[in-house]
Amino acid sequence: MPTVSVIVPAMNEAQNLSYVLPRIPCGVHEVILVDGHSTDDTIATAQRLMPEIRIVQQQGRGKGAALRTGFAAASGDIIVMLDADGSTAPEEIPAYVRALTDGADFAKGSRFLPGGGTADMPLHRKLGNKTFVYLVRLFFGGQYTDLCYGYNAFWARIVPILELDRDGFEIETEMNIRVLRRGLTVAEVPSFESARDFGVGRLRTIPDGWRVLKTIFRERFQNQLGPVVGLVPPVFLEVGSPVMAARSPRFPMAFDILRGEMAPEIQALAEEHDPLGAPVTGGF
Ligand SMILES: Nc1nc2c(ncn2[C@@H]2O[C@H](COP(=O)(O)OP(=O)(O)OP(=O)(O)O)[C@@H](O)[C@H]2O)c(=O)[nH]1
Ligand SMILES: [Mg+2]
Repeated sequence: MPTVSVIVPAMNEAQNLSYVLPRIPCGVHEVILVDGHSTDDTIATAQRLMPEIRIVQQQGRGKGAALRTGFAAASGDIIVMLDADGSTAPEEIPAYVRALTDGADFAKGSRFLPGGGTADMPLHRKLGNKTFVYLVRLFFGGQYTDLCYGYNAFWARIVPILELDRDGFEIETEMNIRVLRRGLTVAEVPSFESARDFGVGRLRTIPDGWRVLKTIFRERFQNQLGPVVGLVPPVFLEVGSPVMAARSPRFPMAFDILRGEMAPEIQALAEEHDPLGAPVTGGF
């Protein structure tokens, strides 16, 4: 079985952690809370609720910077991103892991698939998100039904290939576009987003929406963002579909999931562009 690291970015979420950490399924390899220099009891509360939790201080500012710190610290085969405010349900973790072991490189949460939903999105944010979804479809292809959502999971070995560098909430957009640009296999997983339990969110619609828009255009029009692996459309998997049936013959397989080996062209790319110095070889 692959090992699972759960990355929890948290900034002043002490009140919410008791509704999140105890719900994480036992059997995960590690839970890493990436603290954003919280001024409340976030760290002490996390340690009380889960003595084995790993706490790391984020480098830089913003949720994107926190997640990148967490990805670099993770030691599991699979990385799951989980919010600390109670919006993303830990009970869904097995569905994400299943999508990955079924053959996806990247399991992307969607609130707009049958079975998904949201109680945390006012109409103007829904409209903005929808606009960005269509823009990404237009520029990069794919069939995404959601974009600005922070619940995703992926094989840790794709981290060096993604070459993430965004600092704020736009990191989710950067990730979702990079997996398309790199020709990786994506499965969308229906997901329900609850309202945060306590406190106020840090996302500000206009400035953060603007950063998302700039990220989409940067990905589309700047060519020095690292090579695009193949110009074939990405393969989408139905959750639960058999691995081999889902593989398109046109698709330059990133990983042979069954053998746990990396395709040579991706291996070379990963070695050439390995900003985190993370190991990229080895089986599951
Ligand atoms: N470490 C760290 N975590 C952050 C930072 N910004 C946000 N987070 C965490 O990232 C998760 C999502 O952030 P939220 O502020 O809830 O953003 P949101 O869910 O888009 O906004 P709401 O819908 O209003 O809750 C939460 O667990 C936050 O604590 C940051 O700068 N550093
Ligand atoms: Mg939230």
